[in-house]
Amino acid sequence: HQTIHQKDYKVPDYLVDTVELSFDLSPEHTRVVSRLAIHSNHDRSGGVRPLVLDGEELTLLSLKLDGVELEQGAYRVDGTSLALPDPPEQFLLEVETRISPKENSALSGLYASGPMLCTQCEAEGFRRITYFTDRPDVMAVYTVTLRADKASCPVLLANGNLVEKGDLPDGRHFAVWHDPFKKPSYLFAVVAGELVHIADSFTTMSGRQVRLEIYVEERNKDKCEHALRSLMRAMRWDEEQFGREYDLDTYMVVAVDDFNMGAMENKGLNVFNSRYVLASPESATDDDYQAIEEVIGHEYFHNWTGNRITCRDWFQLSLKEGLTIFRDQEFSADMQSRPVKRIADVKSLRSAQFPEDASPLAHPVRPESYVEINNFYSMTVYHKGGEVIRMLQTLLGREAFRAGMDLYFERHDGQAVRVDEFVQAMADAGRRDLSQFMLWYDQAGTPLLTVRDDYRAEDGSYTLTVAQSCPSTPGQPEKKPFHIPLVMGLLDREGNELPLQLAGETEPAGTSRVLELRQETETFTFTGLGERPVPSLLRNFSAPVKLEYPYSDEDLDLLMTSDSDPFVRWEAGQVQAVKLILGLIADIQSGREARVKESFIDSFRRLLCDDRQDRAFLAEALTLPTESYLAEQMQVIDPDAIYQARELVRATVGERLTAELTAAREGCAARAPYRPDDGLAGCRRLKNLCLSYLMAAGGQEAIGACMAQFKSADNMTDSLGALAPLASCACPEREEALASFYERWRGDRGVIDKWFTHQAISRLPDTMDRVLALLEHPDFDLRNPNRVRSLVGAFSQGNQVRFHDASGRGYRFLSDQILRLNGINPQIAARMLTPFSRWRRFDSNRQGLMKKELERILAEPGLARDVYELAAKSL
Ligand code: DPP
Ligand code: ZN
Repeated sequence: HQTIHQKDYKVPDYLVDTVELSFDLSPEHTRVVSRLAIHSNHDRSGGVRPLVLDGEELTLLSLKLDGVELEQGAYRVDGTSLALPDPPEQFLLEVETRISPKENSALSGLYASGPMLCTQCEAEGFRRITYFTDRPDVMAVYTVTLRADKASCPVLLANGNLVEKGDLPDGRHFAVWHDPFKKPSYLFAVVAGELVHIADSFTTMSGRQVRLEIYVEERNKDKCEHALRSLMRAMRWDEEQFGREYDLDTYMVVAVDDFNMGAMENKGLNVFNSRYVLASPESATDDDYQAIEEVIGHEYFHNWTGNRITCRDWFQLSLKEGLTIFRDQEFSADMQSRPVKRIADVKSLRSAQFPEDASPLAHPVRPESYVEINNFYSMTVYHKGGEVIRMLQTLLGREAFRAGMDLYFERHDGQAVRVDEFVQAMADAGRRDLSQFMLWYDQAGTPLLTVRDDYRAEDGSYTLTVAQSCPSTPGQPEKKPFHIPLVMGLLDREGNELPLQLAGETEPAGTSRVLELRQETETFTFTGLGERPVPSLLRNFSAPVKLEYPYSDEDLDLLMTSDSDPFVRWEAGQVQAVKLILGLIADIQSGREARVKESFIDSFRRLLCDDRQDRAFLAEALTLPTESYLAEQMQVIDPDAIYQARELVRATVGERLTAELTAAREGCAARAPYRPDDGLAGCRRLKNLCLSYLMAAGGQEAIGACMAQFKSADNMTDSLGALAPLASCACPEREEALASFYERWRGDRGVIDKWFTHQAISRLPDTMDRVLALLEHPDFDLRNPNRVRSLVGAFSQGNQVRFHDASGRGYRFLSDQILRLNGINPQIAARMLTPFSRWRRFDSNRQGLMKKELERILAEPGLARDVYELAAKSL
């Protein structure tokens, strides 16, 4: 398998101006005729270069150049390309191919899902539809004709505007679509099938009417309203926040059950994993509602950050993804509680991106090389990439950042560009030198900030010394210092925010400041301080770094109750919980008695009874760090001790605070029927968290409360809030609840995914057996990515203690599934490898067992590129 390097980029030898595609659609055999107007893009005086088109899994039927059929011998064709050795300066190429959507289990290119045919072309799926220069810097105007059987395929959709439709002989019909915007092939889309839609219209800021349509299978027609409303909110938000208006007459979203990713931003025709479209109060949780709003927003925002301005090459993926993640995070923050959203984003970064950045798969936000680009749709490119954009906003300030965005759109609309162009626009608008900042794109690894301080009573000065370092990552043994915004404040012992005046300044400026770190070590001296302050550091998580400062318990208490920054308040509690649990882990490992400190229970009680706090925030503050986050804090991960220690804390909280938890739970009880937007999601979260603590303590009363809630719930959030703790409870009620949940929801794929997941993440010791049995369940289907994620993914990535069973059974299970998936869907197979990439972090027994499975995977003949790359790099 060949490695592609960023430094080898060359401009395309040929460009395509227009693409005319015509499809005779059928699941078994689809005939595709492509007419490409091509012109040469290289200096031909030094010799004419061949035209090489990408193509995979295609049957070539005929090939014409300027209307003349080419003889065999006038071109070369193999399993990945079609080449013309000596084409003219400008010409029309007509290629006829045949494909088989039904056979396409990789779900890349044109494939069948339920009653429809649909496409996924990012990153390199278009080459599985027809021969093409399948790279994002070849942008063309597309016209698409679709023909299909009218009865089985009444709806025919493609990008852009519908220009013509009508009937054909033999019960067939056709539609012609034209997309006036030049686009790269990865944004091409076609959907055809038996679908219904709901519609509305949106009036843009300049007064244009846009028709909005959501297409689903008939049975899902009443589950689209939330997606449609979310889309309208996203459109308005992008106008208000970024001055960006939609540019076509229609915007279509199609929900598809079989989908590798979350969703795809194809121009004017988004294709979505149905889990990010479909919602009803009975079947979707509050989290589902939020995720739908966020993903709908994300794909919509791509229309400007991704589609109007796209990537020159796939190394620049974060140009569109990091930026669009940042935009969707901001959108969601504006639609809900900003602090809670920020905390959720930080948690997901720390639990998934930090470990990736510390693993053999660590790569920069702009990778230097890849074997299979699909493997780089990663937490790093997306979410660390989003943090990088956020840091730019912090460094420049909101106003200059917005000016930088405007400048970027103004300069590069219609182009395929690099990250450099984006950062240059920011540098120009903000009049800043961002050359050192670019290291965030090119150096991998999570930086560590070590902060020390010194207070001098003699002159009231306080000095912060900040040292930065970054661990080695593959190919990058040494790192240069990053340009890091460290947002901070200082508190006095009563918790008041102190005015901040740096030595040399004539007066204090504010109580929260951005310190800019550029050197390995920086010092900042504040003046005018009557007592030693408590530093509030990394407010709002101003940079994707780890931070060490020797806080005392009193400092943390003070920050937790008094800091003006909600992230710091939450983080202070997490630091305390991590300290406590790591101590308990050490006790367990050395056979000492493990006991939860009284002071911890006290501060938990205080929080629980604090009426002033927002419920959603409180729920976050009362949630213990996850087992996987705790694992990250250990030299050698001990999954059993982590689980035991964390459970001990949960059970102790449940026992000692039974009355408080019960009262808090009752205080959050619903007083009206559920509405997803009733603003009470935080209440439900807190209520269900309290229930889970009560269940951790055990006892029939808690089980009874769980069953009562399970039976009376009028919404999925409360139903799962009860089912989740029951699934980890060794009691007869568990089977009763799981069975009745299945009976109630069989036939609803999204909900049955949840049913699989909750069994897969059950902490009961028999979970491995349960998962093996579920593999044989009639509803399990290895060809459906959501189902694979709901069982195989949930068990291996969401159940640390059971997956990492010292016997190695979990590992064998996972490699078995990866090898089965390898032949079905390489992208999904590769996604499932993640847990193995962390093998070095465990004890030698587990290391050996995981390594053996990786070696077994690598020894498999016919290993897909996707799987090969991750397995090889992991070893
Ligand atoms: N569909 C994926 C996303 O929106 C890839 N572009 O992030
Ligand atoms: Zn995206």
